[in-house]
Amino acid sequence: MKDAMSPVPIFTRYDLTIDARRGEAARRISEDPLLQRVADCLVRGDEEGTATMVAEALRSRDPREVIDQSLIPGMKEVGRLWEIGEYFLPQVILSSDAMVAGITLCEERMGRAMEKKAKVVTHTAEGDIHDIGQAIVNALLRASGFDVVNLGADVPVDEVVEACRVHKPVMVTGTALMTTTMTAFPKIAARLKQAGLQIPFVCGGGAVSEDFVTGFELGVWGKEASQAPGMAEDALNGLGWSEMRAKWNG
Ligand code: B12
Repeated sequence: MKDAMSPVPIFTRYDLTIDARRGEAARRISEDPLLQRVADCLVRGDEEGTATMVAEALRSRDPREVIDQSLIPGMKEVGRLWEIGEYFLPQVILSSDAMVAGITLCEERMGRAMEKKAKVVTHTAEGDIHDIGQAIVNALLRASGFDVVNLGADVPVDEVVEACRVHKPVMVTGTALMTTTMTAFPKIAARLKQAGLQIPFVCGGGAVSEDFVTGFELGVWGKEASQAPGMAEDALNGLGWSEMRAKWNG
């Protein structure tokens, strides 16, 4: 017979199990111990630790290296843990905040060119708050001397078109992580065309496939954020959306 004083397992604290696992290191992400420690902090959702480790890494490493070899793969690991049901929204939010803290430090280090080459309008699709990919695109574009008009996340279609009309960018970008939100992209492209703005519209983000983006005019698919500066250079050098699509997409 059970002891009357023993705890009755009516409720299970799943968060405690997860928190215990969060103490573990992230899966092997980098051979470089310092970059691995950055990723470990990010995966644990330790914002302060991520910032400290990124600052430490930036003493001897290039900011792009820190982004490409620890922050992005660290966030991919968070995505994996979410997908297998180990992480829930609170853990993912903590890691996202840690990611933004790390990116901000890298961006500061990359510096911003004094002379701005041209404007690029960036946004995350209407209804979508997943803006980490866009934050990386912004940081890399700024570091390459582009004037980024950052419209932020969950941006209505009309607002994107209006910003392109006002700012006359050489390129506009869109990020979407959800199949339900990427449908804003063909609408934006159609509205830009209607307004006589034949600007290359580079679309990326987890949910967005090459087939989808090359299915509407102006659309160029962006696989990796690191492609954004090269694409903006092409647009600045006068390449049209169809030439850019031929160059960057398969
Ligand atoms: C982090 C995250 C969140 C965070 C977002 C924080 C933030 N500020 O972004 C929080 C916790 C808030 C969140 C909320 C939700 N999320 Co969420 N989330 C994720 C997660 C785990 C990682 C996404 C991420 O940041 N990846 C890292 C970045 C760097 O990747 P990326 O944006 O794709 O960018 C890369 C490339 O695509 C490219 N790129 C991106 N944009 C551009 C642009 C250009 C120009 C170029 C060249 C390249 C490029 O460059 C980057 C790499 O270099 C994914 C799971 C996963 N495995 O992806 C789910 C995921 C995206 N979420 C999902 C869902 C469903 C939700 C919620 C609806 C959950 C809920 N029930 O409330 C809400 C959505 C609320 C909303 N309206 O948007 C689903 C989407 C399913 C779908 N396909 O439609 C996913 C796929 C999880 C899943 N498998 O179910 N989420």
